[in-house]
Amino acid sequence: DTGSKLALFGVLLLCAARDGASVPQRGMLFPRESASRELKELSGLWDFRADQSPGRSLGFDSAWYKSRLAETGPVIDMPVPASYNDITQDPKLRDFIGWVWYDREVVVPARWVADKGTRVVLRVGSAHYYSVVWVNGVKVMEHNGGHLPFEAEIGDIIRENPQAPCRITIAVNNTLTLETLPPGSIQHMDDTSKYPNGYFVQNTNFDFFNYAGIHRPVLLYTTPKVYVDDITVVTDFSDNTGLVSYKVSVLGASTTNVKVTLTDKHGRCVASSSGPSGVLKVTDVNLWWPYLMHDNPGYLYSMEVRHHGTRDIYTLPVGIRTVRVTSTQFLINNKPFYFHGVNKHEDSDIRGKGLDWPLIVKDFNLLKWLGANSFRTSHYPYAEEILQMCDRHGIVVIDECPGVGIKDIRSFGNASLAHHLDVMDELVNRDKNHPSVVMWSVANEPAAEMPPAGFYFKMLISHTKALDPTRPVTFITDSNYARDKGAPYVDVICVNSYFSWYHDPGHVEVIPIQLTNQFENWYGKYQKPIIQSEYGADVVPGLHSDPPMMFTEEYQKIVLQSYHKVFDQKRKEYVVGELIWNFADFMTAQGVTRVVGNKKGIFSRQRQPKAGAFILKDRYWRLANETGRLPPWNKYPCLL
Ligand code: GCB
Repeated sequence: DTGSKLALFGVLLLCAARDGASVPQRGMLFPRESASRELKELSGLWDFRADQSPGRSLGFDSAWYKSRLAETGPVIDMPVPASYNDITQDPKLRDFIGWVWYDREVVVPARWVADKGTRVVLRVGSAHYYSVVWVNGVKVMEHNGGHLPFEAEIGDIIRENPQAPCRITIAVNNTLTLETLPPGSIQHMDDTSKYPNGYFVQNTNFDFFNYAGIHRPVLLYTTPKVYVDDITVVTDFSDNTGLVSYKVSVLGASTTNVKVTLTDKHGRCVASSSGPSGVLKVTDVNLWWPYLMHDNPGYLYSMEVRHHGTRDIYTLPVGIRTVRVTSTQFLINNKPFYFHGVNKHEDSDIRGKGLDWPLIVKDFNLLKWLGANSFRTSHYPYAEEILQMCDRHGIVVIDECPGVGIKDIRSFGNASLAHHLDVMDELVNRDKNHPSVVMWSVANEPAAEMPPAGFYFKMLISHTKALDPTRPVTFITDSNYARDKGAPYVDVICVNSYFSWYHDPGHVEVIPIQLTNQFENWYGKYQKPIIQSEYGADVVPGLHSDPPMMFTEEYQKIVLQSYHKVFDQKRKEYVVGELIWNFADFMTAQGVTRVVGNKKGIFSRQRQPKAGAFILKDRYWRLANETGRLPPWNKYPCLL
């Protein structure tokens, strides 16, 4: 009915109006404990309620944030971090669209409250997609967009009533509009002979389940009043000397009385400096190398930044390396780097997109088993905890923003572009210091042939390069090379193709000619290095046929092998990488082409290998042997 339709639009407008009111982001250093900083994790069970009212606005109308959620209606247990969709047996919650509410009480250590010189910061690692946060009923922040952190200082609020427990309420709305990232649209079904009253669905143009909720840890941390707010490092080297240019911003006072010390793995000081910016020189430098490119990959120094006045200390891991692109090569530390890796998703049974340490560690073990040296964060920024693992293990990352499914011409307008630029600001700000991140990807398979795409990508890519002149920028294309309006601006061409799957299904014999032409056309037009950023085939694990048929293990094998033959020719010229679609099976929306999700994984969703995994493992270790250095076996007993 019109009433609920209007109400839902009301909620969406509420989102739009709130956008302008978002708290400006400053530095977003990953929260770390130090002698001057304490940390309190708020992971665990929160109270939860989905606002099932027709317009989804009851929670705001009845001010649920003013008291405990349990006092205004029924609540259920909800784990944080996790997606809420697969936690219960209720299909309405699985496919819910609109506002859900979380709350919990926290005991704040008395000395945090007593000491007015302490900043108390509330941080949400990420929530999908629009969040409003209250502390003791007072709104402290809003954030537009999933996948990235947001935070607010709450010391003044908790000090107003030091005896009371601190109540944190978070309302999260998963609605996607033409101007969100990723974009989507709400469709109302008015034909009452077919649909119940007030029926609507969320349409999207991407191929993964639209999981929602609080996906990454929520925590409280402290800093002194004058504190290190942000650090930016850019690294280089010349002969044996590493160069770390740094910039520190201190907030809370005009003074920038800082001391910077760089120590090696053994805790030995290798360089130091004073002042808010400078260059540290490291003699006999240990460069940061990718996994399988060096005996000692992922070497990290520790950069301690200390503010004299308040003794604030923040320690940042620093990897010293360079990235450069020529017309045929991708260079790390001036040596040609070939991406033999995967595309991933943050996705697993039950927790959906919620951060899960056992899963993360298992996935890194699988990457190493496979001999993969890289992955792309398809199709959105992953948890910073994952990038830290990449830094430590030498796994190279193409860091992608949530610009996936930009297919509607209305999503190329000014409001969309402004939001997309903001998201790039947040992403680069969060991830700029990770040595593992070697390239930014601003979008996946946008409708790059549409007229506004040229201006849109020119702006987006030049903005990203201005934010970070040290890394190449790409966007992932699937369209015809001749019509692509974004490609002139990228540094590396990344192409997705599914020959013998979406085109000529069942005909693997077309792969050599079509893939060869794909590469020659793109290179002929742009003379830039090319990465095959996706290719693959669905397999229902355990299905077999010979001759191979689609959806069997044999078919995935032969598709991979046919692609590999062409890669082997073209990597002698200008192809600089291959990333399989996908590392593991993952959940999608329901549809006639998806059998309980996308099955293009070389591992099942439960991380068990399919036949394709062994093909890739043999290949990746062979490539590693040719292009890099195998690790000494005794260092990796799990690989024996
Ligand atoms: C693509 C998309 C990816 C899909 C994949 C597929 O081109 O980038 O999100 O999941 O194809 O399997 O269709």
